[in-house]
Amino acid sequence: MKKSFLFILLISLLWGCGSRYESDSYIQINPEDTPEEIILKAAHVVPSARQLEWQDLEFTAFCHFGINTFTNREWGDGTEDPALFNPTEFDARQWVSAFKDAGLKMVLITAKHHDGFCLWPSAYTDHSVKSSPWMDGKGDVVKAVKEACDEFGLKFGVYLSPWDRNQQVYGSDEYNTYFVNQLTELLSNYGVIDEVWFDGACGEGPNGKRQVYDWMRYYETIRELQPDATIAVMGPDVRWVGTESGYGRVMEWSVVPYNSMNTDETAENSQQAPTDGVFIPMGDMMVKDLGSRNKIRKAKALVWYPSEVDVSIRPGWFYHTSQDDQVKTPEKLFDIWFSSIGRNSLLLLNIPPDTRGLIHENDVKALKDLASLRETVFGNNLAEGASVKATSKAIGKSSANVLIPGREKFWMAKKGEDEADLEFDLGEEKAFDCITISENIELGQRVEQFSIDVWKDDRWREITRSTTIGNKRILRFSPRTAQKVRLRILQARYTPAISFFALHKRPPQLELLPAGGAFMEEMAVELKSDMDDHDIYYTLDGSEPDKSSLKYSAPVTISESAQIRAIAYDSRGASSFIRTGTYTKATFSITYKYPPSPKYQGNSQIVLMDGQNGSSDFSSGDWLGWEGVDMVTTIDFGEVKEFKRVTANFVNAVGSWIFLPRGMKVEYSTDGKRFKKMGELTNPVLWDEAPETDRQAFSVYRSTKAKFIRVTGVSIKTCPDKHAGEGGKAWLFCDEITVE
Ligand code: FUL
Repeated sequence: MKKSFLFILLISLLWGCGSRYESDSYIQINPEDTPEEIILKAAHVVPSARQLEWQDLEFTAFCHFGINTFTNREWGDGTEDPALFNPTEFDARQWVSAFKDAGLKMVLITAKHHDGFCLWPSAYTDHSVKSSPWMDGKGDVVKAVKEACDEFGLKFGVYLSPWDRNQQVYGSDEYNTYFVNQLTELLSNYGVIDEVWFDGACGEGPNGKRQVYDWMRYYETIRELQPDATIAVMGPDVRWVGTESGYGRVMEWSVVPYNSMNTDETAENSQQAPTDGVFIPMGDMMVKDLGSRNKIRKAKALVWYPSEVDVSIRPGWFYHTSQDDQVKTPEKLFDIWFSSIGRNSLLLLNIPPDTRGLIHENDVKALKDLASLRETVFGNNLAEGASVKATSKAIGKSSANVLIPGREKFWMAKKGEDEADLEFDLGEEKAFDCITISENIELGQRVEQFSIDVWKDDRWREITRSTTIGNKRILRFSPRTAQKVRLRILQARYTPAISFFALHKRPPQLELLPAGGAFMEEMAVELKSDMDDHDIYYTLDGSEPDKSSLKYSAPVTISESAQIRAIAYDSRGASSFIRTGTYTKATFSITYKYPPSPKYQGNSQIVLMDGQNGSSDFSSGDWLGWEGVDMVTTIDFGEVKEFKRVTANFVNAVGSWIFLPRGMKVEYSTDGKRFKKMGELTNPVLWDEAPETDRQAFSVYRSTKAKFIRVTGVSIKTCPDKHAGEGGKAWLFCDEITVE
């Protein structure tokens, strides 16, 4: 009895819910609920006011700044001398104005990272800015950033690491009090705090002990002092997407089973080590599906718990001079945009201030370029002015509302109709390659499957299909030209409510074919854009191409090593990203004991060593095929070379009678006549056990010096017993050979 009372108290404290499930951010599932009732309940879980406000921010800034900035580390150990903290040109206004220009809506500052150093003059420790020479110990980074945020109209939040490698009482109950005291300082002395961000790291402190965090006490403190602040990641309002790569889930449900909010599990699974921006596969938060019908069927309760994608603009979270030229390109950032904000998540982008206390010029430029890209693409809704028809509508929820940004006006199908279509007549044919759709999440997240169709040659043709929409879904596809477009909601948990629909055209997409590599005599490079009416320009001398460069009309033939740099422009003047391909004239030659089959002899003389691995399509021209014989390939380097590894890649596609080799032998020679063995291996995988259409690399290792290498792929020659081609000639396919 007491326990369940406490549970309800906890729920209402965290999610502030009332009693009617129709509009709560938390809904309990009863054991007697049918699957249909559970789905209906899920459709009625809605964001709390603070979650809704948070979600609307879309794009927020993280600033990792602290002692690590000056020690050039990612994780300090707490023994650092505070005197090291000494930014020379600290200017929070420079940060915040750059963020504002880039469209960022909130700044989260690392008030304290794992090293325990505080960016504000805490009364509870000397390990802070007050012991540093910066502003004679009178400075306060938290205050300066908050003031700049107020001035430029951005929201403000704090990251406070519970893990503290400096604090002597860490590992005892007293530490929880210390932590709450620090939280209280931050939440009482700086005006409105919009977010508190906790990570899951829990390591050892200076006395070798770990801390048992009193999360409930921390949450209570926040709710009491800043009731509107969201508590993120290690907290009840916002969920960590599960990766620090910048890429969220394709199917992203904001309504998830309450059981997946286990804080211990988050701590265990999240951010255990300094990240370099790679995907870290960890525990439950990583699974592809957190909230489909399948996942909610056995839930005890459902909660609105939206996802946040955190990623750094640089490889590290903190600033390192050595990473100045590794700032993510606008192209990469734009791709992240599509894969985070465009996948029903909020994007928290880390932009770390440097040792001057400024946002580095390279980061400012990347942010600016990203903003102008977004403006080019999303600033122009090609569906604007379209006439819109729906299969049905609820009273006052007209279909034309979806062209009005924001949630206030929206379209909803007739109550009880879970499948519905919205049809747009653009008035004339238009080219587009990208679509934005938003559900009115104030009513919950309902759409489970939808498709986009275009009207072409007197019928509807589906161009893309996906699952969730949520706050915002942005889909990309190859350009289509059409006058009529249709959104079909194929499955929903309850009557769908769509608040926004837009069509966009991205800048031209340009490709170099091949993208680079080696050739023997000459090579033709095709510059291919995704629309016929694009103008393409290129250079051959490494300089940046523009409209005054060579104009492309036919494949560029090169007979010497060259770098091709190309750019495409569309009729609006929007340009593609510059593509660069490096093509090297080979100094080696390749000969074969048995020539490859005329059907599969590759699209260049050195396809086997052109620096490009064969694609998954064995008939693409990247692969060489031998029928019923071994592959015996000799490479003449023209001079003696030193190497230690030779790798050959083969493909397995037994349905097409292509088998992996029985083994591989590599030999070397200095005169091309007498060969010695470098290494040999056998392939123990029987054909019927090998996975279909799989590429496999075989390598031999040994430090070697030679002018010639001979690689033999031992074919199985005849199709084995029980195979459809039993007794017939077997194929052996190879691409690529690499010598390192
Ligand atoms: C993690 C930390 O360990 C990293 O240093 C970084 O602050 C990241 C955002 O959270 O838990």
